[in-house]
Amino acid sequence: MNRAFIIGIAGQDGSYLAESLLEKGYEVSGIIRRNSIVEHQRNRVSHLKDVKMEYGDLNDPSSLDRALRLYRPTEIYNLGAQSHVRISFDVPQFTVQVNALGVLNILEAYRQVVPEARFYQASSSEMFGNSVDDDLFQRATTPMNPISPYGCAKVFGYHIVKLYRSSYGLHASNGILFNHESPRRGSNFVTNKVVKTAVQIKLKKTNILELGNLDSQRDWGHSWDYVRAMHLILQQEKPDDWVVSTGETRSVRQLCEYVFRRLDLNYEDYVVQNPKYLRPNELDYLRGDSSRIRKELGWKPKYTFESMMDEMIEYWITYFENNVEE
Ligand code: G4F
Repeated sequence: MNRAFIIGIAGQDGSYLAESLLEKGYEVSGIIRRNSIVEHQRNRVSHLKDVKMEYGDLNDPSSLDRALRLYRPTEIYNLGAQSHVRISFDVPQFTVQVNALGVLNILEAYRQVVPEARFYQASSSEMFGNSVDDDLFQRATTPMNPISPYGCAKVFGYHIVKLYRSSYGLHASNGILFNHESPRRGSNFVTNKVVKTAVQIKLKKTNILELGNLDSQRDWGHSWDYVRAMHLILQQEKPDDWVVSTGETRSVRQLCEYVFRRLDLNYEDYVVQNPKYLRPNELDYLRGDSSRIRKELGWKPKYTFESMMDEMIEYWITYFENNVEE
């Protein structure tokens, strides 16, 4: 019996991964963090009745140890993080404790309790900072020059996974994932913020969208496609590090243009810049070269940028039709 243990199971990726592994016949368990608003803890996974969840935290090694002894997973996915790059400038120590030392905590528990299991670490394109190869792509060999507390912590996580792999012979792999979105994305990330507010504008609930930098460029894929890559990575005989991306890049401005146009609106009539949303340091451009995972593992995204944004638009239209008070 395959048993998956997902740290960050209540997040966007964790919830899609849990769904996908249940469909494949896995037993799925995970940890959730305590939150003062109880509904916020499980709303992405409340429909998954077969998932077993314990309270736990990447910063509480005993909770990790206990959960691994209880569920004895064959695959461990570490998707837990303080995942917001701008907020990492506000809470840098917390971000480093979770995103860097938290990886070490789970690796230690894994090594002690279930060293025969396979381990996936959610590494990030934010690790590259503003490094880019001459052909304007980032890949696993591109130098990592992180420019946020989030990125610095993720670089530590990436390297400690490689170190534990080479030192202890663990089956531990990194997925270097570029931005990935969905209707389940938090609405303080730019894609879902733009879509949610544009739909509110269309429904005359508001008439302004305040953003930070409109010129930064991202390689945006769909979380549903990317969790399939995570699973594929752990099915390989040898552990390794893989880039997962669409290979396309668009600016925040182009994102706004597309979403507002789909709603028969002109983004220039509503979008304003608010310095509050600018970052102390900005990563200008991301475009990932995922040719290796496509060629060697046969991974291919199902969603296009357009079909992903259309799904998010549909989600918010339906949401506001059913939640009239917002
Ligand atoms: O949606 P974002 O906040 O994502 P960001 O910073 O690229 O980070 C995401 O992708 C990383 C992978 O590269 C992950 F590791 C990380 O966990 C997260 O999932 O911002 C995207 C871009 C940035 O350039 C930001 O400056 O949008 C720009 N932006 C402009 N106005 C804004 C806003 N971002 C946010 N969140 N809110 C704004 O109002």
